[in-house]
Amino acid sequence: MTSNTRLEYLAQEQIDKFHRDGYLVVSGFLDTDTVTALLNRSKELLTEFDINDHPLTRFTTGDDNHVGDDYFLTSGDKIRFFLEQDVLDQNGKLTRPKEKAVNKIGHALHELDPLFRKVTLENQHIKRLVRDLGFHHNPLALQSMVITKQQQIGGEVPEHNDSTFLYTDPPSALGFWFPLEKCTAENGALSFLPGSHLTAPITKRFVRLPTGGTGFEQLPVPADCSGTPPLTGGYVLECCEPGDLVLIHGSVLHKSEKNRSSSTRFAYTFHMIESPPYATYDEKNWLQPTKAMPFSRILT
Ligand SMILES: O=C(O)CCC(=O)C(=O)O
Repeated sequence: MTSNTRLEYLAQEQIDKFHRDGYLVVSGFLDTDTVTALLNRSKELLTEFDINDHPLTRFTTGDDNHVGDDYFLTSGDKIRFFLEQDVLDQNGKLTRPKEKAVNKIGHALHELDPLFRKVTLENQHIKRLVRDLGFHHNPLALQSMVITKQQQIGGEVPEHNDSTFLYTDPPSALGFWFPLEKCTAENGALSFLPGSHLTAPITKRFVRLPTGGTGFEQLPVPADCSGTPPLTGGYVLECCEPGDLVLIHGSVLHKSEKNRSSSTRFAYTFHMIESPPYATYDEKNWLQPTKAMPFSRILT
């Protein structure tokens, strides 16, 4: 990790808080017009996609049944639509309108959609923040998603850390998560276990299986995680406003509950990783860069 002395966007206290807690809420990062435009564009995408040629891939995250079909595995350079778990009847037909059946849209919004690209790869505030944080030497944009967290059915996201799913050696994932709607206890706001990035090692990684599909591979426990004092305190719920930014360290434990409210909880999120020679990203990872779409550098 590097450190800067002349800060361009963050205050030193925010940087210290990020390193202490493993996440940081930055209020009002996106202006209202940008949030409205991203929300409208997300809804347009949901209206435009054709369910008739869709394989009905649902987004499942369990240890034994994580999504891993071709539609998912080849989505790294596309804009694709992953359904909620409980939206098909026994005949495999959607039980609600497609716009209200999608769990998330991914994984190359930041490359392919001009509006999402502007907020991600062409955003001077992101570049300033990244330089201030000094988390990476030369960060690359890996993936992006709109998580729709549909009213009443928007699925729980169980406790996890992002470096398990977006693995580099050493782990280097960093999440940027923007609520596009108000996040509350009822609609599935994120909650975090502060400090867990210092105590909870990355013990497994999500991989493409040689036999097809996806699964988890166990990792050796890193030596620098032993002897760390145990955590005191529990999960902290972070209720956020549209346009806030939540920065998420790849090792911090976090989760969100099912959306039991009567309104959606849209959020836009993208992830960065470190580039070689500081970290390696190998062919076991589910998401693979292509010749036509290599991972873009953030600090060009
Ligand atoms: O949006 C959510 O509910 C979960 C997001 C999350 O856990 C992540 O982006 O790592």
